[in-house]
Amino acid sequence: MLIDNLSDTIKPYVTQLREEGWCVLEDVIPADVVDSICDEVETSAEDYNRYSKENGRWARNVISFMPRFAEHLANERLLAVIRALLGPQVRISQTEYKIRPPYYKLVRAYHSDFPYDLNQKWHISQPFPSAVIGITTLWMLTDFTTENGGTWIVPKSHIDLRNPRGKEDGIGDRNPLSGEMQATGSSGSVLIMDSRIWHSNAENPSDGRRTAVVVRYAPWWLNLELFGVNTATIPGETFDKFPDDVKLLYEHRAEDREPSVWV
Ligand SMILES: O=C(O)CCC(=O)C(=O)O
Repeated sequence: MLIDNLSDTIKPYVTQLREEGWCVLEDVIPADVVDSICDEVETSAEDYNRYSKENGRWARNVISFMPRFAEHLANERLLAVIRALLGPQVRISQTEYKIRPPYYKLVRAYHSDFPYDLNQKWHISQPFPSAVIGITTLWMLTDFTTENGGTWIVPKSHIDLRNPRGKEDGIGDRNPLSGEMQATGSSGSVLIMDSRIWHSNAENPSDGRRTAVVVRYAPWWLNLELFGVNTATIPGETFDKFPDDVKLLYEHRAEDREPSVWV
């Protein structure tokens, strides 16, 4: 795609992300492969859990278990939107399964994400600076609907200096919040959020799974050595098979590989 076309294509998404704190980018994973990638993710979640039980919770990075999904993480339109907010050099900070089983009950647990999650040790303090320091993406591998657990979000909350987990803010992370809505979209779409936006799991009263992966992107200069599941490494031979533009996003987690992309 020509650069001018690309910037015209992404402009409405970037504007919505800046003004509302979220947007949904459609057709990031093509329709003809999304179901098989959904299968890979669902099956590999079981493999990952088994492996982690046997070898330790931080033994291997989640992304190692879903190489076909990984191929899409440097999607040109998606990265152009993310780079418009974070700057040209970005890395992936966290990757996690977000599979909500049928009849999943948890109703709300509002929070902002790393580095603004006030329940984590490695958060920055309130008042948050007026800067985007993280982008959270939720990859929809099944449709997201209001019936199956489409993520709760509070539009514009990314610029609110209070926080649902702020001890002095009196909001309460379990409560329905004024202005809340559920983000919906068809499988293959990606929900992109300024990581400051207040968001939460939703219940899934349906009889089907709501399958997603959360992938968080960070600017190159942010310390990602958080200790824990997200610093788990990727075996070198798995990393070698990633496309070059995806290697750029994960090189800091590659095992037994000299840094080459960032050096
Ligand atoms: O799975 C969801 O809908 C929300 C996930 C979430 O809140 C998160 O990953 O921070």
